[in-house]
Amino acid sequence: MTKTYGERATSLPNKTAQELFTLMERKKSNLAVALDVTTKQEFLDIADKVGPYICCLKTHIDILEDFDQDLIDKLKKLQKKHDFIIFEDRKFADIGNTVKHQYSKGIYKIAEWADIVDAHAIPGDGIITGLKEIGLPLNRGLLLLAEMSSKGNLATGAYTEATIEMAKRHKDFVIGFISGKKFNSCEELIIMTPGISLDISNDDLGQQYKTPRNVIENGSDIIIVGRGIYGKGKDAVVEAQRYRNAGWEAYLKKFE
Ligand code: BMP
Repeated sequence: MTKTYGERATSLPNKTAQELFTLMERKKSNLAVALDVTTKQEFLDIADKVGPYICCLKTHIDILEDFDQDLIDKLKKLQKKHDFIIFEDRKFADIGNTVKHQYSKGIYKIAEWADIVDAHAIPGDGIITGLKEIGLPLNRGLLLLAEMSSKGNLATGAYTEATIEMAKRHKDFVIGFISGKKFNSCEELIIMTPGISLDISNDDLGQQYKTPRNVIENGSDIIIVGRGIYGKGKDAVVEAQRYRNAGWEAYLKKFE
């Protein structure tokens, strides 16, 4: 029988994962916004607008041209105001010792403010062990990229299978996957899916889009939407509401 987000929250070992599922139920939202803009002003402006409708704000902090600590302070204030999880889409991909530093040091100090980060499985278990040393004491969570949305990507077949096995060995810290579908052998893990649009099927740089309905029917838990919400000529509030409703209706359909 399909479990609700709220029911699943109680059975998860990781605190961030519990919090995420609890707030999804509370806010009735399975929408994450991928906030890929390059100035602080735009970033804070859109985050404030979409905040009421999202469960998660996904960042690429290194694309901001005027990044500073004030941005992080303001982001944390918006997180308190609107109640969402912060996911820095850093896609770590190096040996354990290096990712540990990338996660906690440098100018971004990601571990201090990001509830969730993600990593490629390509380096092997050491990448998880390294990130875990920093993240677990802070109750953070990690997603592994089991699949990608872009055309011609190599995260398929045996690579995807090996990534799933790796996640299963670290269930205290790995809370789920970036992928387009649920995997049978680990149904409790969270599936977050990028490459979502209600209007178009691709961009001109290899991105491929599916609808919220498509992916939630395949077992996705959270839809990640970027340009579909704040792209040229869009009203971010209107679009955030539209995607939030589409995502939530697709979720409710599973119980009919
Ligand atoms: P958009 O909806 O504007 O295409 O943005 C998608 C977002 O999801 C981007 O931030 C991108 O980095 C991320 N993403 C993706 O598109 N495909 C993947 O396989 C993994 C991602 O993290």
